[in-house]
Amino acid sequence: MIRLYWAPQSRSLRALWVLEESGLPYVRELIDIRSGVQQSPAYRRINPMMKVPALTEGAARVTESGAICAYVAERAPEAGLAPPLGDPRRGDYLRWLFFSPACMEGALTEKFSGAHMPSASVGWGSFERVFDVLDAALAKGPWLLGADFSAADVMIGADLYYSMEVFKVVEPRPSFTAYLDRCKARPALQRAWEIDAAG
Ligand SMILES: N[C@@H](CCC(=O)N[C@@H](CS)C(=O)NCC(=O)O)C(=O)O
Repeated sequence: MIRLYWAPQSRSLRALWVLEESGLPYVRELIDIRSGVQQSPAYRRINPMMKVPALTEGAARVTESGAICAYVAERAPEAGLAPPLGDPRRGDYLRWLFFSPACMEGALTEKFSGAHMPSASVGWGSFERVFDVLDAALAKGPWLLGADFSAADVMIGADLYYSMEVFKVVEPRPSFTAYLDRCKARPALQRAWEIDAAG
């Protein structure tokens, strides 16, 4: 059985959302990160980074929300959350799955901190470049791969939701607003938010 270690109002939303999209059965274990329990020896054996989310299934242990999205997509091929091996859309799928932790998170951290990093040295180039590239990709729609929703939309959609609507560090653009509206209309995200709110 899949066991998800999670905390409300955190990057765990990505894991909750992808699991709800997958239709896989899973159990949740709440990790109260305000209490510091993520630093306990027991939890460090699950995620030595002392962060949520984390997922276990039998002997498998998956940490990092992007890896969790990829794992869940592969575990539930019938849910169609990833193009199959050999499908040319796999290039874009992997690109956007990695774009979130590799580019969006860095750009957002730079913005939050007010630090200015040299664009040739940092992997995300610049905040403006990241969101201009995303804008161009989302303008086509409805999803990052075109007609088909994928686990990459979970990563990018959750990032855009937090950065644009919760922390308001990203200015709304027509493509971002329309994309988030499509994400919000998904029953799986609505269920994930209900779980998140119930804590
Ligand atoms: N790269 C990790 C980041 C996870 C992360 O930063 N989780 C935060 C909550 S959003 C956390 O567990 N914070 C608790 C702590 O650092 O003590 C991922 O994407 O899963």
